[in-house]
Amino acid sequence: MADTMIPAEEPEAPTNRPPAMHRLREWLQRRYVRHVLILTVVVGFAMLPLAWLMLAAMNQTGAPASTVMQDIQQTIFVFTLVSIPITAFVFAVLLYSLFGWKGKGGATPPNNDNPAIRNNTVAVITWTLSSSLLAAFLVVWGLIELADITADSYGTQSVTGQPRADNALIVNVTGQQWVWTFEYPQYDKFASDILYLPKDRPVLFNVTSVDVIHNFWAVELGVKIDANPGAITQTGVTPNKEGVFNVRCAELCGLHHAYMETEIRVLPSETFDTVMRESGGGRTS
Ligand SMILES: [Cu+2]
Repeated sequence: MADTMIPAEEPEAPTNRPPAMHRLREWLQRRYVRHVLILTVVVGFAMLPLAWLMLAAMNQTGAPASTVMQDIQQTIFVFTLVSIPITAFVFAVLLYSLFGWKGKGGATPPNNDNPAIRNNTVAVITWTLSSSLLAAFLVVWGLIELADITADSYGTQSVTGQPRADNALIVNVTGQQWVWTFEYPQYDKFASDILYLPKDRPVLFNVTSVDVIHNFWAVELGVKIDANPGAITQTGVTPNKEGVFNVRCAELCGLHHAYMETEIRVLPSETFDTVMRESGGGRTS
């Protein structure tokens, strides 16, 4: 007789509890709360250099070599910074749980537990609001940067297959187990296993594979796109720094995947033309 059953009632909230702000103040006066908060600040400041370390590690090989990579590095930097307070708080609670209660444990659990935190309005509002704000910030920042990056890698116009930039250099990139080949259709189909690029000229990459799925990653240029057999994926970038950089395969593709890497040489445009000419490619467009 389910319809005659009396619905279970929520347990009544205790009526003798002090107001939320008062409880918050009392909570903040507890020793362990203060210790965890202090630990959060200390660990947080100790973690700050991480954000710069990440940039330094990326810059080891010459990044950023394009505005796309600048955008990516900025995003990594900011995301690292905003995640530090939360990481620090988690580590502070962890450290205090491990070491802060030393000697205070017993065989039996304490019998006067604190009230359940789900009834604590201040706590619920604080964590809902803070995590919502943080998530919203990451989404908005991510969308803005994504739009920037998409604009700078103008190359992808799937309808016509044509680059959106004037005077773009077209490079056909082919992955196969376990080498990269770069073909220059505007230079008599000159092909090379080193990626030569002119500085400050937009480049359109037509990327494909002849066997399994690879991923064309021009590390310091901030370019990364799948190389699929039987399909062409397009992306673009404008290198803005001369130097020697790295191409890697970023999709596990078999035994020698880890060795599927080669060099990018970003050259002044006259030098680039000379290299193309001397390698047998005359400019055809
Ligand atoms: Cu590969």
